[in-house]
Amino acid sequence: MAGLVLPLEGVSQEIAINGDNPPQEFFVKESAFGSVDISPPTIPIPVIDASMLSSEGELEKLRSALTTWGCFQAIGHGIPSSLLDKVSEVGKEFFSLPMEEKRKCLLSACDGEGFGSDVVVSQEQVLDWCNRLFLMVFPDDQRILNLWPENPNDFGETLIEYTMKLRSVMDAVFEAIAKSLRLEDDVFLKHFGEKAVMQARFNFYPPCPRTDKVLGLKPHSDKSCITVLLQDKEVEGLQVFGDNQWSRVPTIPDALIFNLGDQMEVRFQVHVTKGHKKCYPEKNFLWSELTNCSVEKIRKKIFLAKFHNLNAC
Ligand SMILES: O=C(O)CCC(=O)C(=O)O
Repeated sequence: MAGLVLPLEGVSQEIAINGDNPPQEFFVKESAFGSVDISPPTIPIPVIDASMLSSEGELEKLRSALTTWGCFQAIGHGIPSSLLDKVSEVGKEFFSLPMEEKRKCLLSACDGEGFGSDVVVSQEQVLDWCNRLFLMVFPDDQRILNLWPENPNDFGETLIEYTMKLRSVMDAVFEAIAKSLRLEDDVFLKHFGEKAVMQARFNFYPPCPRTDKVLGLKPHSDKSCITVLLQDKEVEGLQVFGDNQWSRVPTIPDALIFNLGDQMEVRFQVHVTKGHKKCYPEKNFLWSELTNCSVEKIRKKIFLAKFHNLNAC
């Protein structure tokens, strides 16, 4: 099955609607992922007020969050609650459409964009109990618009408005990260430039009759520089792995969760050590602190309720 995408009829959404038990391909093997059944403790991952990032105190909190957890919840980011609700709403509306309508956005196996589910790369793979809609948003000339839902009809404009606002928040956060590490303010922004890639992923976790055996998303680290998660307000499920254990991330309504992804570990370490070593001789210690702290693993526990998230990276 390597490289194939399972037919949609064979994956979570249809199975859930029929109320059937998931096939074995969805069952988590305990040894690989830790127990699915046990509810781990909640961790208070740091909360950063993005409206205070000019203050030394908040920058210090940011630095500490990044060099310990590799993630934080951002409040005070200035994106209106009504827009965040709208983003959730258009996502929910899309996933509740009949399959025939969703098929119009069907994932293309070669570029991985569009509506679909887990991409199968190995016979042994444990499948995610999750359907997703994955779209390139920036650079805008790389959008594959025939994969963007036309229904609901305000889907596109809502997503663009949200991602443009999010981009400004991310720019401010990147600048603050640089400041907090005593690097040049634009060290990240310069690197991303005008053509920075921003992709959006809506994840929909259908109700599941075997939540004791199945994960919404199996443990993974993100390939991005930074992933920003907008969580469902009502249902928790996100877990992060650190200090040898899984912990639940509590939902704070309207907060955005920022996770450092793999590229922070690889790309910027190379960038700094090869490209700018002379500029930051005394900063390497901070860099290695930061780059060892990208979020190690994240997974999604599912509950019987329906929910979805929007991620942008
Ligand atoms: O849906 C979530 O909350 C987690 C999403 C995630 O980790 C991912 O899409 O990579």
